Amino acid sequence: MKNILVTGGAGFIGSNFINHILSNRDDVFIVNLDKLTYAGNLENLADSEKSKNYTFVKGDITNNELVDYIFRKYEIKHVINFAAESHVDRSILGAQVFYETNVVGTCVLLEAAKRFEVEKFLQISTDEVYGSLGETGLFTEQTPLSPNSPYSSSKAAADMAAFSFHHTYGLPVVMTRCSNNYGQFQFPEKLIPLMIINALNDKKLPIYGDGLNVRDWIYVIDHNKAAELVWEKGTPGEVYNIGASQEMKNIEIVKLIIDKLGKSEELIQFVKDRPGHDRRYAIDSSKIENELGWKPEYKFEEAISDTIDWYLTNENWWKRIISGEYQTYYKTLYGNR
Ligand code: NAD
Ligand code: TDX
Repeated sequence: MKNILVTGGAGFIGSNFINHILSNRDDVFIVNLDKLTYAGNLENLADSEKSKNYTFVKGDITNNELVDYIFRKYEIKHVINFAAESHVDRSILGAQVFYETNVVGTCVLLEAAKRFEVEKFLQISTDEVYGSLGETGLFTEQTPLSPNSPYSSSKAAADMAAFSFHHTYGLPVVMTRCSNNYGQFQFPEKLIPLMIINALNDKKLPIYGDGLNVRDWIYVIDHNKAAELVWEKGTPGEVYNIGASQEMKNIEIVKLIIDKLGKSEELIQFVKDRPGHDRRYAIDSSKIENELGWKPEYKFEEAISDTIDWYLTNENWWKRIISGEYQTYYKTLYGNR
């Protein structure tokens, strides 16, 4: 049995990861440590909660005593760190919690992993640490770090801390840097679910700037299969970029959603740009493909269609979210834009 501490497992990617692992294998025991911030939702884990190989602990990764207790009690030998404040716009509204969770929290986990001599520590990072691309080129693992937002700078700091523990103490750290994910359970602050839900409610679709910023999209299951592979087969000290070579301009994504939902393009509203808005992300994932044999399995057209259908058939999931604190957030970010 492999005893893994998965952090942030009630969020979008973490919950999809836990559901994927527990429905495909029985050689792992997962302890999910999650603070249940606005982004954490135990409803995402309804299937996993039935598994005997799963337990949930509500708590903060910055809490040294709690983290120590979990490592001791569950004899943790693997860490997969998804927990983070993850939304760029929120980091622009207030950065401190990003450094607390993403930097200090990661350091608390690294210290415990060192003390308890874990076999593998997977740090889930992001392509945003590389900064922004021009019209051409791709991020490789050699691209220098050049983070632009408080969010990406906090992730880059965590990356540096993680590798310093590898270099200094020999902690077996591996790292993934993935492009933009989409799929079920994504919180409707991110582009795709926000646009789907606004369109369903005939609300304006706020596109930042000229709408020509480019993101490289990957289905969350493809990301998670890659993360599983890096956790088990990745070489300590190495970074693996993950992407599905699916570049899209934001305006194209929004038009696709409008089209699929049979709504009018009149809903589109160009609004004030995101401060410091990165222009283009695009990933070269040849390293993980050549060294670990991974490749994306899902076609964008089908997976985006399935994702839109999921939001259509799971109205109760997002209605519970948008009826709460979300309203205040929405007014703060978009009210005077
Ligand atoms: P999310 O915001 O949906 O989920 C984050 C989870 O972490 C939530 O369940 C939240 O409750 C939990 N959390 C936050 N602070 C915590 C704390 N202090 N202690 C314990 N738990 C805490 O994020 P996501 O989109 O699922 O992203 C997961 C990871 O993947 C993040 O590290 C993010 O940087 C990275 N990533 C995301 C994307 C993307 O497109 N969403 C792409 C590349 C990398
Ligand atoms: O209302 C919006 N209007 C808009 O034009 C929102 C929410 C976004 N956008 C634009 C900004 C970006 O160019 O859409 C693009 C995607 O925005 P987000 O969904 O906020 O993602 P991004 O900023 O690219 O960051 C994401 O990918 C990398 C995740 O949120 C990060 O956690 C991950 O690390």
